[in-house]
Amino acid sequence: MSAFNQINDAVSKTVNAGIDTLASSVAQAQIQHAPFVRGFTDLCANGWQQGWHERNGGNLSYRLTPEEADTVRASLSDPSAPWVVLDFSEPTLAGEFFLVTGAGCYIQNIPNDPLSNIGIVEVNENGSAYRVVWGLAGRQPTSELPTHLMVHAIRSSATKGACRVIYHAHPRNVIAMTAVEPLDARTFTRALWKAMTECIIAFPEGVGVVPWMVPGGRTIAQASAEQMKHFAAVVWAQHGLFASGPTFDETFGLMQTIEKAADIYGRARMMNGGSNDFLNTISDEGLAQIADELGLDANRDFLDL
Ligand code: 2HA
Ligand code: ZN
Repeated sequence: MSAFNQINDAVSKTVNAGIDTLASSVAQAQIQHAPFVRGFTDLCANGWQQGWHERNGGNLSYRLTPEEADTVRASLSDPSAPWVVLDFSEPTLAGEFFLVTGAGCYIQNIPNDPLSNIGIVEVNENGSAYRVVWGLAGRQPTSELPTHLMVHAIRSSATKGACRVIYHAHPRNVIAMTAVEPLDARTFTRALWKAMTECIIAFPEGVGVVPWMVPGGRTIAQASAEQMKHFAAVVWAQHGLFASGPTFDETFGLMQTIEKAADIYGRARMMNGGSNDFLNTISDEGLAQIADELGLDANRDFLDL
């Protein structure tokens, strides 16, 4: 190769590398304008507005569709971020991409500064490790990542792949209810179903309950995943609520419906001198009638018929 050609070759390699880096930075920057990121940050804004996220309370994750994951994959300039080993493996999550909140981040800051507070992780081919492929600005993913991933695996198979969103928040009335009610799914579900007509429509399978446990670890993740084999939402005693669903709207709506029913239940008890022996409520027959007329697959084990 002549000296001229060598120089020409070196220059074009440098220019091409520069163009590749620039193209990938642009593609990386564009991810934050993708509709799924907007849906994620909108939910955060709404949850903050509801008062469910004091300090760094709560977290959110979204399982990308294959098309969304392709867009992210195409923008990766350096796909060599280190793999972080999980202390469990979920083979059904192999190769999936999740948009997640960052550890310690405040939900209220996410809508204005998504790049510093949320990020996308990729799960390896065994479902036993993850790596950050976008965002997070050096943060770790949420401390509740083990619960999010285990629950994604369970809900995804329980819903034949429809479930994409797992949302954890600290809504006050649900938490207050865990101070006074027996901590079982049947008791909680019945109290909520009977507090407000919409409830059996929003969560016909009922809600699960997990007793108080240390957050962030594998034990609470496994207990939650076990409950979420049957329920789209699970109450964490003295802590909060996990809700799941196919879309951001449905997941937020489920959280809001459960919290509103807990609020009504608590107010009714207070008006009733603390007792839950109410003058008026929805009968078990009434609940069954809603299920029949709307064709809901309601959990009949939770009805006394
Ligand atoms: O992300 O809510 O459960 C902070 C928490 C932990
Ligand atoms: Zn929490």
